[in-house]
Amino acid sequence: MLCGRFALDLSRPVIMGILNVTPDSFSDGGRFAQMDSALLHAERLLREGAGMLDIGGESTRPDAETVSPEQEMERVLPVLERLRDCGVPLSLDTRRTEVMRAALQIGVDLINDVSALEDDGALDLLAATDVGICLMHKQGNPESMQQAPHYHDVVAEVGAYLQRRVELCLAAGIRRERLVIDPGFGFGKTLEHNLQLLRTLPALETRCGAPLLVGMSRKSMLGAMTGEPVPSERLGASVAVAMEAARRGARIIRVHDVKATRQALQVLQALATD
Ligand code: 9MG
Repeated sequence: MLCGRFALDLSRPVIMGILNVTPDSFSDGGRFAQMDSALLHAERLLREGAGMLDIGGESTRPDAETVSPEQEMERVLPVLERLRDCGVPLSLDTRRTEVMRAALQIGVDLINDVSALEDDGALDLLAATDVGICLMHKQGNPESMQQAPHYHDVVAEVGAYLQRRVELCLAAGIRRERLVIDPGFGFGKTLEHNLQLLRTLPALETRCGAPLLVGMSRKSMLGAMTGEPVPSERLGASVAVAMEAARRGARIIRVHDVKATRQALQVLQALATD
């Protein structure tokens, strides 16, 4: 995959380490304390085997407060700048064109957009660059998306949406090698929708002609399956779904717990017969 300064080898799954720069993720001791905590956490993710980092300044959890673009930039841009030479591709998790534009000036390798470039100007902005792009499906908006998710056929609808977004990118002159797609687990989906999507991952990759990125780490779908209410206590469940996704062809796996995911992937790879 072509991804800014990097050509990523996706023949084996790459672990994308999550680096949330939101006040609830780290200490609330002010901007510098937040920056120090973010850098320390990034070092840990890299030490543990992250092949890329996903930096985000706006929580997209169902109940999260919205932040202004200015606040979002204030959180992520300094972190992006400090991590620029960390040796792995830097992904920015944002759905705002304005934030993407500012990040491109500093240097970013991939835009991870849970809105699949639906914000005005996002497609044209990225078409003029060489960064990788993650196109994710969601139904509704983070504030309300889990209230009543509804589909006639979730697999067909998510597939059709992502296929359309890929085609739009190609029509705008973006090379296919720059794209990854993501069914958006937990973004306007019930547990049953998520499970159907997980079971049919290989067909999604074939339909859209782009590699798959998945993110299920600590999500409430795992709480629903295990009865564990505390997200950080869902390690076993997070690793299990990550391995299932890898077995079904996911090429980039977005996780909080890099070390446990890496160990499990190593075992999966050692067991592979072909
Ligand atoms: C930002 N973010 C939160 N969950 C995500 C997921 O499942 N996929 C992607 N691409 N981004 C996510």
